[in-house]
Amino acid sequence: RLSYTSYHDWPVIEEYIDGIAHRYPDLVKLVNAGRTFEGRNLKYLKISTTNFEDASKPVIVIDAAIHAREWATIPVATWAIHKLVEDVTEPDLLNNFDWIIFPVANPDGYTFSLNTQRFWRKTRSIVSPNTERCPGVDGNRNYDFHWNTVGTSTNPCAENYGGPKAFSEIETRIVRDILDEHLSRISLYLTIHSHGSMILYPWGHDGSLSHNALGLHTVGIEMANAIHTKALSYFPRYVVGNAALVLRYAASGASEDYAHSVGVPLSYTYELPGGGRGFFLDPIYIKQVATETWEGIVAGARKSEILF
Ligand code: 0X9
Ligand code: ZN
Repeated sequence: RLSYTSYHDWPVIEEYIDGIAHRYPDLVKLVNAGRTFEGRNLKYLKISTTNFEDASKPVIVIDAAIHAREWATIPVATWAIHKLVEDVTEPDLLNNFDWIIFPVANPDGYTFSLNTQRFWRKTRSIVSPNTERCPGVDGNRNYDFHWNTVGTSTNPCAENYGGPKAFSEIETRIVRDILDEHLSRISLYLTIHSHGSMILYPWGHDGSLSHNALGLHTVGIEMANAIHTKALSYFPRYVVGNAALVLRYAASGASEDYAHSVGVPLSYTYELPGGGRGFFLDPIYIKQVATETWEGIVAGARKSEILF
């Protein structure tokens, strides 16, 4: 069991992921999808009451912590695993969907943020000899959707460096491949970030609306409302809207835009609450944020099934 009163380092989370797969072999399949630049295993879970490969149910894909300093996103992802596997109070979610949860998309960056530089955002890859001084790529500028056009940088030392090419990073290629493999039945994609209490949808590169804007907005509002039923009154209400408009900046190469561009009908960036301390959500709020966000995921999943 993982505690929800402090942040855990990558080995502890990895052990939890491995342990879940080991203890629930009929329900959970561990996928070892590759190795990071620093040699950590990139692991995600496939959760299915039937055979995932039957391809009979809609799939929900969730990733977290592509941005290293956004620590609170990890307990949100592991709590979702917990509620689907260890403490099933919404059996319809388990029975009616297959799930892919990638709880730490950037373990190298997360480890660097925990141990060395709290506000580290990027991966830790050295993409060419001349980036030795400035390692790392912004995973949320590295997707192949209007890559390297806006809100991104070609300077490897910048926080929002998009990489030498789209999908230069193994961390983003794994999500690309998940989307690609199950595309025809992915009903909902959520990428968990922090902070700002926002539910953001495409298109974030230019503020325009997609063909499915009404569906995106409607389900976004449903998710926010569901979160509010469990939220603390002194945390800000979630704002739902187009990523570029709500954030007041456009940025290309983000995963929620990419997922939508390849055909995922409902694709969102969650920006979790900051609890007044921004990226450093006080550990006393971890459980609160994990449980309230789960309500949003539940609502989004159920709505996605209706619209699917
Ligand atoms: O800028 C980002 O990558 C995300 N915000 S964060 O503070 N977590 O870095 C927002 C991404 C929004 N989506 C798009 N621009 N498409
Ligand atoms: Zn982020």
